[in-house]
Amino acid sequence: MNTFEDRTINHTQVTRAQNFEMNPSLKTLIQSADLEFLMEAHNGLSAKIVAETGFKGIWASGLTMSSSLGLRDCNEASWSEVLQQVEYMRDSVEIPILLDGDSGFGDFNNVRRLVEKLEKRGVDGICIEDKVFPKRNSFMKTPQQLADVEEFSGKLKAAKDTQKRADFCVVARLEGFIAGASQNEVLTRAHLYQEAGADALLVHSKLNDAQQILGFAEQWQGNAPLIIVPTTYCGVATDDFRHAGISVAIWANHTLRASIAAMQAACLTVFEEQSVAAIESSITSIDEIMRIQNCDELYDAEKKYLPNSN
Ligand code: SPV
Ligand code: MG
Repeated sequence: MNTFEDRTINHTQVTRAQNFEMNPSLKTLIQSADLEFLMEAHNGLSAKIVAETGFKGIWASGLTMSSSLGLRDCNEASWSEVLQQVEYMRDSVEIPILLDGDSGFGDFNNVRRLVEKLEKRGVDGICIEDKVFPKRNSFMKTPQQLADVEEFSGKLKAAKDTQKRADFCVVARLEGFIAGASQNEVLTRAHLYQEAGADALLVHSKLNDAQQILGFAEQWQGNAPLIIVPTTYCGVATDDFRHAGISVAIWANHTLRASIAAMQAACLTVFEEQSVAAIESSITSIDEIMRIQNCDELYDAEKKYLPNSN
């Protein structure tokens, strides 16, 4: 098995990956003929790590943003708190960001206001799900309540009518499988959401296999590209999604989960040993933190702007 150090990223390679080409827009990624990937981020730091690894886009996840605030993923964080988180991400990276907009934080009017704010902040798209407000995370054990189809379609139309930039994306997320609806109902909703103007459909499932997702993709006759979130069906081969014509796969929570595991292991060792010596070689160095913060840019600016700094 690789050690942590073996797997530590070579930053020269990473910087090259990031600068290799102009960042494609979110719309380009969604409409691309190839399977594309979005990686989860929940703050400025995780966004930077995702971007410099080479990912072409970010999923600003409701689950991980709320968790990083110490909150549950059932709209405990207000929409303006979410906006603030995504603003730190936007300031940190150039690659496109798709915001997990839950069920829209209210009715069509809340969606309009959110879309307006997101565009002003340079966020590239919003995903809204067909559940009632406040929503519950799809993996919570309490029952999931789907939104009325017409009311949800109205939210999608309102979002599309509000956007000013042609390439802003509105993704309609189908929670039917999560709520126990039939494939027919999910397909019917999917067609209505496409008619309402959705740029893509995110079809979610919490099964451990891809049966619902692949079955849906096979039956889907519409034009809207399909997006999936392989969290519970993580063992399915990525090529199976390619062959099914899926446009985007979202790795929705993996930077946060990786960091929680690393923080728990480090805290436990330090707690038990009453010393930080044992973890020093396996944790991120202070120099690396400063590299990620781009302190070099500040040192150059100091030379330019501070008196007597040379
Ligand atoms: C999220 O990442 O917040 C999502 C995906 O919405 S899920 O947690 O699977 O609902
Ligand atoms: Mg979410």
